[in-house]
Amino acid sequence: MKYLLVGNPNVGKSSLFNIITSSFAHVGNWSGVTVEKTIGKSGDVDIIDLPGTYSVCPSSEDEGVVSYALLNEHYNGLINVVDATHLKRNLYLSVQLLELGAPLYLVVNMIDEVDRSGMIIDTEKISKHLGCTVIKTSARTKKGIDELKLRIKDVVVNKPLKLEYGDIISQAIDKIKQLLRADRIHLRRSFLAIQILEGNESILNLMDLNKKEAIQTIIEETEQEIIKNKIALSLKGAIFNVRRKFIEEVISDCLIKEKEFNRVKH
Ligand code: GDP
Ligand code: K
Repeated sequence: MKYLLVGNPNVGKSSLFNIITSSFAHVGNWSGVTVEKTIGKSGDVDIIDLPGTYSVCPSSEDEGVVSYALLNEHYNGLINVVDATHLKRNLYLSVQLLELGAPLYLVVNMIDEVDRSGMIIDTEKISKHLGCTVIKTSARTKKGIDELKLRIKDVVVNKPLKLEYGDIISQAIDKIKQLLRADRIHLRRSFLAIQILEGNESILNLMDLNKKEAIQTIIEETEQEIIKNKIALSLKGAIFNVRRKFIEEVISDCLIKEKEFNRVKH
């Protein structure tokens, strides 16, 4: 069993990695970059630690490693660590990973901070909205660590997240999916299409040249439509807005003050 460990910087990813793995090894660098590749063992389960990143769509060398790993590593699932106190920012990466449709455990870390603040995160609801298993942890108090270790012994399949990006973007996704049809890339085509539309060069560069040109034309035309229809100032912005709105809805439904929670439950 093998997982990729992913999350934004400073969410407690290294802390959790150190707690749940009994041993780890540096196994060289990631292809083409000076970022060390580290694999840890939690029982029989292998965990590949990836550099902290805000997006699957890379804007730096470190972030490129995540895209690269998603495309090239063999893995059974993803462990996505988020900071419970910064869900709005952190879930952006989660949404992208959920669009990929790989089995994903959402680990809501720093839960001790949320507990202290008198807020409650309704993980059942998050799980329903996102369609994946959610585990609350604290690398500080060790809350949820045993559960996490136990859960990752099995892979739980989740449905890919399907956001409604509106007509213009949906049509572009369909067109790109058609072009990707005969491709050998094993990842979900709609994930690849949306990544390409938001400017993920590491995915676009996998396409052969004539396809790449056709895709670039679709990107340009879609962006013009987005601007003409005053949906956003750019294609990337339009995609960002849809995800952000979805995340805001999830959070407003799942993050509650303790008092209100008691009223709902009892
Ligand atoms: P990474 O960048 O995601 O690998 O994050 P680190 O593991 O380096 O943690 C970042 C900071 O958050 C460190 O100061 C940790 O001690 C702290 N931290 C990690 N997990 C928790 C947690 O569950 N609760 C609290 N309160 N702090 C944590
Ligand atoms: K760190």
